[in-house]
Amino acid sequence: MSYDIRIQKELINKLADSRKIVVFTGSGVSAESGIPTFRGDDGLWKKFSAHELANFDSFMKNPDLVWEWYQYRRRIINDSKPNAGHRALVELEKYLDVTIVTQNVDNLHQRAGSSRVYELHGNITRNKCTACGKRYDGEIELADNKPPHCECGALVRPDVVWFGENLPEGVYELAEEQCESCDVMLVVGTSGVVYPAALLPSAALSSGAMVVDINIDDSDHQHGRRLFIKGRSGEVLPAIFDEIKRLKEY
Ligand code: BV8
Ligand code: ZN
Repeated sequence: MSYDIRIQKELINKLADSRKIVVFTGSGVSAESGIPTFRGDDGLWKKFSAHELANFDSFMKNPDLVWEWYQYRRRIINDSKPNAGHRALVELEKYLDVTIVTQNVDNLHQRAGSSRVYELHGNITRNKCTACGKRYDGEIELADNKPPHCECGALVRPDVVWFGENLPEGVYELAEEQCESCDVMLVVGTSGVVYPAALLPSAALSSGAMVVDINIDDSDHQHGRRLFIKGRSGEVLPAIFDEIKRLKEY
């Protein structure tokens, strides 16, 4: 079912006239690629809890368990592909200046072909040494359920940001600049509970941008001066692209 975006005239016209847009995404944008979200019914953390798995101390205490969880997720991601929502964001680059700021670590925006992606929480396809930081990206088999050791002897870990860890040097500030200088921010598929990422839509709003929540669930919609489009990102984003294409080409 394609989403009837024409009802969102205000948004479409604003997008068509925009100089720059930011698309701020969470795990909901990858749900239609078959990747479980974090807090949904199939939520990754339902079976496990975040503090048990997505933090450094747990990894050092139980490296095999945490590593195995990441290998399980990498296998799911490896078997999945970008969905119509990811692809629509790439297509939009033909007509608009699009910057993606993502909380996701699944690399799907990059695989879809988006040219400007800020990764706030790292990338699950990368690994690094816990001590010397040496990168180990390609050589690790998805089936290896034991974390490898670096040539310096220390454990290798996924190159993602765990709870209690700072975001990669400078990424948040760069992302914040993008959000403060855009005309429209699409907030797609996020429950807005993880900080400091969750502060970015307010940064856009207070800089005068139009902020639009696209979500299947309006309970995660931060009411107030934000528009809300209830729907699946894999339907709403292609509908937005079709409308912009129609406006720009005819
Ligand atoms: C930090 C990588 C400074 C790992 C992730 C106490 C001590 C220390 C810090 C804190 C603390 N208390 C609070 C904090 C801050 C903490 C935090 O925010 N905690 C929360 C839980 C309260 N943050 C941090 O620790 C951050 N660092 O603060 O550093 C610091 C340092 C030291 C000491 C103090 C401060 C680091 C946070 C990064 C955590 N790492 N990921 C991994 O992936 O394994 S976060 C993880 O959650 C993912 O990145 C994910 O993207 C992100 C956010 O979740 P969502 O994407 O929103 O997913 P969710 O399932 O929640 O929602 C999905 C949404 O999609 C729903 O709304 C659903 O309705 C919708 N949806 C579903 N399907 C669709 C859809 N919408 C549209 N279409 C669909 N088809
Ligand atoms: Zn090392």
